Amino acid sequence: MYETIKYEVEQGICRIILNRPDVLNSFNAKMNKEVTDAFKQAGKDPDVRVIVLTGEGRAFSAGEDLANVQGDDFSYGDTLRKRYNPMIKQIASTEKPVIAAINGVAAGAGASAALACDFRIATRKASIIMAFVNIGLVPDSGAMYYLPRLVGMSKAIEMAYLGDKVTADEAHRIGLVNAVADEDHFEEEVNRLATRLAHSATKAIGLIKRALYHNMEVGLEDALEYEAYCQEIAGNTEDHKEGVDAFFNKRKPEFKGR
Ligand code: T3D
Repeated sequence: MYETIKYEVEQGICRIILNRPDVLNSFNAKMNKEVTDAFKQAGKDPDVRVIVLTGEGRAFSAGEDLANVQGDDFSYGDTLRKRYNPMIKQIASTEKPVIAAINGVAAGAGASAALACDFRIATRKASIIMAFVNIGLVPDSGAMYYLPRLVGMSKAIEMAYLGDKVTADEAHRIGLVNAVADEDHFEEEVNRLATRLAHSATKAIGLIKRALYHNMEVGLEDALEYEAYCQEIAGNTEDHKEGVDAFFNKRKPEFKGR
């Protein structure tokens, strides 16, 4: 059904695999659209409890397919507004946990897509490159929103101005990725986190995601009220009832994601 990505759902885990390995999974318009659609579909599917975004072959994604940016009628602003911004907004607004499994280089808007995910797990050979400046562009697709929030302004400036490769180990040290695994254990590490999240209280996690981003932008008064609003919703889920029952019966909760 998709041409530029693979979409697989198994045991609560949805895998969205960028699949243009010959050009390091760089984005064309079709891939932006398909990734956006795939996140929308996964967000609505009650069988999906966690989403893993990864790449086929040796790269996560090298950002925009640079073969497309040549020609006088190419508009960078329009490309972002029509293709990338909806994709990033869809990833960010999908109320399910999202893991970027960074299997290789993530450059330009490929790195931005990883930043918009909730967790980042990198294989040791992976790297993250704010490659934009190397071709005379500014970081886009949310990179200038997420990057300073994740690593602080000082490191964000260094990465954005210099466009240097940040190794997986360095990315882990500065808090840009949550974990690094050797290639042999990478899939296992990603599956371990995905499986754990797939058995967790999905509605609560969706609400936590929404509230964390909302509360980053508002004052204490609004933040407290938004927590109360979200807690009212979480408190009425089956998973909350199950969690309390499991607590008093000294057993492990069996969350259903509703
Ligand atoms: O409107 C807008 O603003 C547009 C949106 C822009 C957002 C952006 O993403 S701008 C940034 C675009 N990305 C880049 O500038 C990164 C370009 N790529 C690289 O710097 C390097 O390829 C990497 C550091 C990612 C990896 O280097 P390496 O040495 O491992 O691989 P390579 O040999 O450079 O690339 C392998 C092949 O992939 C090669 O093709 P070939 O020679 O084997 O036929 C290369 O041309 C191709 N490739 C890599 N990146 C892209 C690409 N083809 C098209 N677009 C790419 N971005």
